[in-house]
Parts: sequence; structure tokens; C-alpha cells
Amino acid sequence: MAVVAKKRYESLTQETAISLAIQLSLFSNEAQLVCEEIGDGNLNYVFHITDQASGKGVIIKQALPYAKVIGESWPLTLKRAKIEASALQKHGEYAVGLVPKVYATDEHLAITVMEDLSHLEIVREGLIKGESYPKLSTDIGEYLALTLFNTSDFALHPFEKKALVVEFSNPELCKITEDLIFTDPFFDRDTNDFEAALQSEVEAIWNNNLLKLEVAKLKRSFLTEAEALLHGDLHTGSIFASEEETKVIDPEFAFYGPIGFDIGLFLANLIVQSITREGKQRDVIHGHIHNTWVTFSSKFTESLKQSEFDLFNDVEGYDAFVLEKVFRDSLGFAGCELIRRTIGLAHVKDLDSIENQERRILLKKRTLKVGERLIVSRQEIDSIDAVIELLGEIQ
Ligand code: SR1
Ligand code: MG
Repeated sequence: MAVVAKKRYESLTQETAISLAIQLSLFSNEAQLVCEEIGDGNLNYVFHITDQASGKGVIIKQALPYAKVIGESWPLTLKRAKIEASALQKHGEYAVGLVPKVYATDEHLAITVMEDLSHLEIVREGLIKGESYPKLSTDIGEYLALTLFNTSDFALHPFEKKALVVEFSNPELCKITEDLIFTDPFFDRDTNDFEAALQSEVEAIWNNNLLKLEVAKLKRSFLTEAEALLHGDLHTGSIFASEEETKVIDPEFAFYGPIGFDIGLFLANLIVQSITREGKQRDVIHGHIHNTWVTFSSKFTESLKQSEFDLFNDVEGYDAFVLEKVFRDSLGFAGCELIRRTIGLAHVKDLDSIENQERRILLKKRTLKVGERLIVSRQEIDSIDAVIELLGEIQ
């Protein structure tokens, strides 16, 4: 893999992104290159460079020294580009074909040059249009089991695992999650952003001691449990897919944390879709929710039984104990994600794009209720099917 030798940071433009692609010899001399900035996330620029002669393309992603969604008043470390490239490579060792290939990186420019995925669609956009992505939950269930198992103490020598914990220390990005997912939505903070019609539901959250106690426990898990190398931001905007393929992108929030966090974020974003859909369309999403957990848990359990490093793996009841903890953590983290996507700083288009105000508010209230139930009742919810039942009950 190439490493570009630039000494200091400069923001790329469409022209300099093309020059960089040429310098990296990513295209032939006959190439007719065009470039478009296509980033629609909260934090980075994404340049799509295509050779009009051959149709071949690459992506150059550049981190900005501040959060794009807020502006220069919110400075943000450029080190996240290195974390993202390293996490794509580490996860790609295990989840083969489920993450984009990395062609080059440069720490000073804070860029990652990677495989062009423009033939695929961002899953959030597709789901909003009613797509079903038949392979989505099998692929993501496998991605979760492969990345989370193989970077954990179940699969690595303790020295290797602890070296990875150090390599993937990501305090600035973790702090964003600690604030935006686990703290601000539960207090009267300036970062929150909610519609006036939700004022009484929001105040009820701020005044709900039982809910806040459970969120505090979940935040503590996030802060202290270095179980596996997480993606760290696995929502449906971090996944590209088609009917045949799935690729997980954007692991700039990667760090060693609790296994249930990635699972919970993905499930929460499916749950938002369940809340916005009706009838058979809803059943498709419930199938994905069920299959994500079943695929993850069966593959993870199978790997655990073969673990070289955990001598307890044959002890009766141990795998069930491990999986039960992951399941309950996942539900709690899903609940926090649902609440923050409704009343926190970073919303989701699935809900915000609903034009009819009455319906949008109704569905946002439902999202808050499901979030609260998952957090507060996670010790009593015994199966993924019980989660799906809950979605039918909360109206
Ligand atoms: C200021 S960053 C807001 C959100 O965008 C990212 O994708 C993460 O989800 C973060 O919480
Ligand atoms: Mg992202």
C-alpha cells in the first residue's frame, strides 16, 4: 500500500485531489480524470475521481480539522483518518469483502485512498426509498461476528490484543459519542436539537431517574470495557449496499469497546425503519432485525467454541453467559442511539424527512418510547423476537 509523502495538512480541492491520484499512479497516463466532492456526512470531504475513458474510479476521503456539520468552532483531531484506514485494514483481514480496500494513506494530509463503491448505494438512502437489501442482515451479522470475535481476547494473544487497544486509542472521537449518545440527550444541554412538539417528552426523559441510572451504567460500559475493536459508528449511513453486495465504511470512531455497541447501533437504525414503515414493508425490516442477531450470535458462538486462548470455552453455560451479556448491552446501546437520533445533535433523515408534521411527531414520540423501553427493560427482554414484539406493541 502506498503512503503519500506530504509534510503538512492542506485541504484538497477537486483539482488537487486529481493531482494526488496521478502522483499515486492510480490511473494510466491516458486517463481522463474528473472529480466530484460527494461527502454528505457530518465530518469529512469525500472526493470521487473517475477516469472517463475506462470508467475506473477511486475515492479519496479527507478528514477536516473541525466537524463539518458544526464548523471551525468544533475542532477535531486529524488522527481519525489514520484510525479509520487502520480499522478498515484490520477489519478487512477478517471480514473479507465486507469493507473497502485501502490503496493509500497519508497522515499529514489526513487522507485515505480507497476502493470506489459508487455502484452501491448508502443503505439509509435506499431503505428510506423502500429498498429491502436481501443480503444486508446476513452480511452485517457476519461482519459483526468476524470483526468483533477476531479482535477480542477470545481470538488474540493477550499481548497482541493489548497492543491493539493502544494503537486504536481514539479519545477525541470517543468523547463525541460519550457526549452525544450517552450524556447530552439526557440533560438540558445546548447541543440538543428537538422539535417544540416534543418538549414534554424530552422533559420527561430529563426527569426520569430510573432511565438516567440505566444510561449511566451503559455509558460506564462504553468508557471501561475494552472487549473488541469496534467500528464505533455503525449506523445505516456507514454501509453501502446493493441486492448482491454489502460494504461497511467510515470506521473513524473505531476503538476498543463493548461488543454490544456496534450491534446496538445497527439494530437501532433498523428499528427506526421499522417505526417509519407499515405492513409487509415493516416485516422486511423485522426479518433483518431477527437475522442480524441470529447470524451474529450463531457465528460468534461457533468461533468461541474453537477459541485457542480462552480455556473456559468448553465450560457448560459460558458461551450462553457471554452472548447474553452482549445481547442485553446491544439493547441498551440501541435505546441510547434511538433517543439521541430523535432529540440530540445528529438526527436521521428517516425521521426528519417525513413531511407531514403530525405523523413525524407521532413517529418521533414512538422512537423515544422504544428507546426508553430498550434501556430500562433490557434485563427482561429475553430474545430478539421479544424486541420485534415490543415494536408491534408500542404505538
Ligand atoms: C459531530 S459528529 C455527529 C455524529 O456524526 C457521526 O457520524 C457520529 O454518529 C456522530 O455522533
Ligand atoms: Mg461517519
